[in-house]
Amino acid sequence: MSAPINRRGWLQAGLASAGALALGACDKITNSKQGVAFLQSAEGLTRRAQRLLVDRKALAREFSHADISSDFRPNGSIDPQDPDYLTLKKTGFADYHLTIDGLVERPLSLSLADLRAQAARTQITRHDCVEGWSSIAKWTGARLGPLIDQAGLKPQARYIVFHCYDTLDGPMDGKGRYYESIDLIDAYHPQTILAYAMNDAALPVAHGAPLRLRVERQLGYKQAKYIRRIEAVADYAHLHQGGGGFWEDRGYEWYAGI
Ligand SMILES: Nc1nc2c(c(=O)[nH]1)N[C@H]1C(S)=C(S)[C@@H](COP(=O)(O)O)O[C@H]1N2
Ligand SMILES: [Mo]
Repeated sequence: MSAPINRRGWLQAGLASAGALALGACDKITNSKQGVAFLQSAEGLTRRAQRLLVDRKALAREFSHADISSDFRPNGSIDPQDPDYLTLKKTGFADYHLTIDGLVERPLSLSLADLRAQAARTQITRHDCVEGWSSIAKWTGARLGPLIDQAGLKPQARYIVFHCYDTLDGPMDGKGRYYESIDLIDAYHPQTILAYAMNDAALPVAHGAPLRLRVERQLGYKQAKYIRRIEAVADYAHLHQGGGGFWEDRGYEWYAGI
């Protein structure tokens, strides 16, 4: 080893949260030429975090038509009464425009026709709610990655926030506007779409019309319905109660990976 004195401290710093690695395995890594190269290239990232990053780009399982649930349960807000939403709903969302702004070079305002003209993806996936139920549906929507590329993310942008139309009753602390946020790994994931169709029909109101997020590697509460605005931000601490989402502000995990 070129720096034997530092070895132990360096190892502890580098692997502090890699609880799954036995000490014997650490020694094996640092005693092999390949292992040293690996640890140096990791620059402080733990082996576990690296593995997670690789995994996060994997696709969620996709199902067949036969698997589609006949009774996909609507949950949370299912019929928003917010005035702006009711106005749009009255004309079948003909005047709907999605705003994409924040830390972008070219803010966008897109009608549903504009959204339907974007690079699309269709996928049959399983929705897992934290309350313990799952349902399978076919979703079609515009891929988020190409859309935010059209807007052009500024270098400081690290998260994508979804502002929704609906107001929901929190468990103890009263009403709040629904919102959610994801990082850029999920934003660019190929299965991350802004869905305007469910099971080959226009997205129903109960499931988030006219536009909802599908971010298939995460739990149900991340799947923001009734999206009105997408904002690129450096940090979400200044939004609402700082948790990065309606349920996160009420104690749920920000990263709800499945
Ligand atoms: N705008 C908004 N998005 C939302 C919610 C909500 O209440 N409002 N509920 C979340 C939760 S907890 C779940 S499980 C799913 C439910 O989606 P579904 O109604 O299509 O089943 O939407 C998520 N997205
Ligand atoms: Mo949920």
